[in-house]
Amino acid sequence: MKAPSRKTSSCARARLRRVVAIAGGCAALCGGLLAGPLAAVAQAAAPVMSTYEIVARGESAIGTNYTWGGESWVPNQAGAGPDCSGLVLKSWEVPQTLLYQEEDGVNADIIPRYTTYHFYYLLGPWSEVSDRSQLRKGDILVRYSGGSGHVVLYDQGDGWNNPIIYEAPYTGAQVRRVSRYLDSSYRARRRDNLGDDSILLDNPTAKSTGGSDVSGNWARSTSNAGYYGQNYQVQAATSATAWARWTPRLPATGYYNVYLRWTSGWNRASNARVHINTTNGQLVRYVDQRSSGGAWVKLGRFYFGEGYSTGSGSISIFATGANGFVVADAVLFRPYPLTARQRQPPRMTRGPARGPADPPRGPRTASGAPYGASSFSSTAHTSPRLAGAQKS
Ligand SMILES: [Ca+2]
Repeated sequence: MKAPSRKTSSCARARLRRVVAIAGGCAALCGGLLAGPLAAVAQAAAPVMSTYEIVARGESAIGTNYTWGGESWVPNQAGAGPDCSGLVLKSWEVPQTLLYQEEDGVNADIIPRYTTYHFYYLLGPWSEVSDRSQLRKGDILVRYSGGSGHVVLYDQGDGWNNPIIYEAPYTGAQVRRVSRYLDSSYRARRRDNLGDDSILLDNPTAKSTGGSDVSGNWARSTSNAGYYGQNYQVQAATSATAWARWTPRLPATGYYNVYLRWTSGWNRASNARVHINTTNGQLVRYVDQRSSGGAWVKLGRFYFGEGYSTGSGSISIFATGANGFVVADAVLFRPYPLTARQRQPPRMTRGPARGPADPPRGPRTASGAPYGASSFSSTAHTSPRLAGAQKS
């Protein structure tokens, strides 16, 4: 696809980095420069992620506006979004602190942020996929030549024949999920430290609103042991709206066993409300987070629709009306194999149990996928949500 000239500059950061460092450049890049000398940045391994979590992150950026230098967005909400490399680095959860130190030694003015240059030349916690026929969900396809490049996030389909990808295409366009041809200049890369193909979404993928949290986010914490991944998020009980929701892109319509995880403690809610949004309506469960921390607690087996739908395939947990802190740590969807006859949708003889209103599902995008309102910032590189975080 022929892109406007601005697109070329958007992903050609390696070429521009010295200029930006001198002239000030965009806010995102300057923010990185001011974050501290790279010499002080420790090299660390990328956290373990599931391929579904990567795709869920990319999914949450759909409809946001391509923003040069952007690397964060409010999930499922129109507004400023990432540029092409920003979409990938955030979906991959590879923040600036993972930039290799030797890069700093070679390029003293390097912008502490991964770009197409880094993705293409394997300068980060990822490796080459030699054959595009071996692409796996969550891989990327990247090109880079003459200081210009582009990178997309692969979801599914024939890697050589119009695969389905996520991309922030160019200035004036929005992040999209699209099937399109990518010429042979695109090379495949795979992030390190991928988990298995479980449909597992960690808390950074949850879209949340915090009722009493002034920043609008559930605070990240590692205070209590037993969490999955790098941390969990926690919200004090409140009478205001406070929920977190996980929405995977499910591979097929059918039954899934659903498991929820949290960290337990005496100050947790014993009545944390959970909504299970299925093709047959919304079911309500309550979980006791004062016990069973650090385990995958089964919520039950539910019938969900294929694809990405907050209405027919999502899990929400509420701090609203709880009697203690509510933790959003991780959720796991495990397909339940059935015979073809058993795969027929269940017929409800009674109306589904319905609790209080679920989070707004929001308008549908042009692609038809529904998105709910949210104020959870999926920022991995800054940590405003930690400000004032309470030990909980
Ligand atoms: Ca977690």
